[in-house]
Amino acid sequence: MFDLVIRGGMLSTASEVFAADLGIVGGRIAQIGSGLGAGAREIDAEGKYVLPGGIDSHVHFAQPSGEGIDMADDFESGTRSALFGGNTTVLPFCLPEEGQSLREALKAYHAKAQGQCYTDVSFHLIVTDPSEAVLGQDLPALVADGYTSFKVFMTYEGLRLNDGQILATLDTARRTGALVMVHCENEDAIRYLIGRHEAEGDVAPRAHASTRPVAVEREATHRALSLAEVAEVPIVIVHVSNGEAMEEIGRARARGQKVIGETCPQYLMLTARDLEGMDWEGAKFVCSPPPRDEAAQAACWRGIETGVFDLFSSDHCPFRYADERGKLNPRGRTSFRHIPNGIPGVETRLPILFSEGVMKGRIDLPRFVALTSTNHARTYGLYPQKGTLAIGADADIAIWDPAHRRTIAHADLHDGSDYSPYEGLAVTGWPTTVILGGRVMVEDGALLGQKGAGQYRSRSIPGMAGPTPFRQETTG
Ligand code: DUC
Ligand code: ZN
Ligand code: ZN
Repeated sequence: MFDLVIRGGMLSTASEVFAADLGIVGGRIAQIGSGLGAGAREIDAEGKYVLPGGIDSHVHFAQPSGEGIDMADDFESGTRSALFGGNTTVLPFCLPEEGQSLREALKAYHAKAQGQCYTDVSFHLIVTDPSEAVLGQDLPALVADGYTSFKVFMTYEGLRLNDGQILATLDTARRTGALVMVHCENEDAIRYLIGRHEAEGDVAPRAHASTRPVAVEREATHRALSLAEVAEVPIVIVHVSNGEAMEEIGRARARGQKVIGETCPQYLMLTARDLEGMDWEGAKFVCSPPPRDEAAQAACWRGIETGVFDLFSSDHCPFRYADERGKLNPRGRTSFRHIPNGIPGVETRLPILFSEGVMKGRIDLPRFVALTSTNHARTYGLYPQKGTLAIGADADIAIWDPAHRRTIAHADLHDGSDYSPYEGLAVTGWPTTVILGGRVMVEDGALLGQKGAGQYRSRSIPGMAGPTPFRQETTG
């Protein structure tokens, strides 16, 4: 007797699509096959797709965002929104506040997440202070405790690391097996351009895009990849926005480097023209790197189709628009430079890729599953417990209705922001039922699950940071 049987659906993993029933016992997948025995509960999935729950490995919740600014989502609203968008696991970043150690920051994040989550969560560590003690002691101990990925920034005063600091952090990754994610934009070049634009009185939101052009991202991408080559480690290039940065990834791979590429919905669906809205409306689309042009969108689609990108993440980083503590804060009204960086998207990530990618024939269902779930689990040390439909894996499942049509409207979403950058976009296909560890959390669009059902998950050493070509050469 199963606790739950999902009957008659079309299942997909990252490698194949097949008709089967799926039986769940004790929160895990117990059997996959035809004509399974009875379950205490049964779900009829005839005409539906049964997919591994989405894993969004790039989100920001409850992150300190500077004087006078509040992030729009805490762990409750952020994971609720993620859940309704077909996700069962999210990986937010842990950002230490000024003077706080990573261990103290993690304690604060765990306290914020404890009992609040609708999905499982795990944390990436943002490294802002790569001192000898942090690199030699704190980070190795944290990796051993299951915090196995770091993010470093090449931009933002107070966050950016110089090349020596990045190399030192990469070296800690080499020694511990952790994986480093890099935000690639050249801070000095951005500062130069900001100075030029402000001197000319060009302070509206659209200047955010002009002061962070492709060259700024391409150069930093090339440098990050070169530093990873020197340190002999794999690397994740996050939120890639254009074809020139993609070419850098291609060249590094051709040299034999292990590079994981990530892109996000904003680089497929938005352009810099969205930042031109009247009366500061463009602030709704301020994120970094900025959305670019149609050619860059087409390049990113090609990267989705051909494998330049392994990961499709939301980079959900939400601020309210009509709010003095959000996009329209008083300083932000004086210059684009003070508009908080980031846009919401954790709930719309999967429906956008399903509709624009799968339904429009750009990618098949296994590629969708790989880009949105399996590769995230593999990259960040959650596989095979998560990210696939296999016996013994967590029963984290999204049941998709491919016939469901809707027009994206923020009023129907569940995050703490007050707008969606994709308002008015018509999509086909939606995750109507979402199951976390065998528990039905969302059914036919209604919330059944309890806050607190989502748990913290510690992670193993990321698979891709294991035996890479580099390691094989250097060790043996
Ligand atoms: N980088 C991110 O990864 N998210 C939001 C803002 C940023 O610069
Ligand atoms: Zn970033
Ligand atoms: Zn981000």
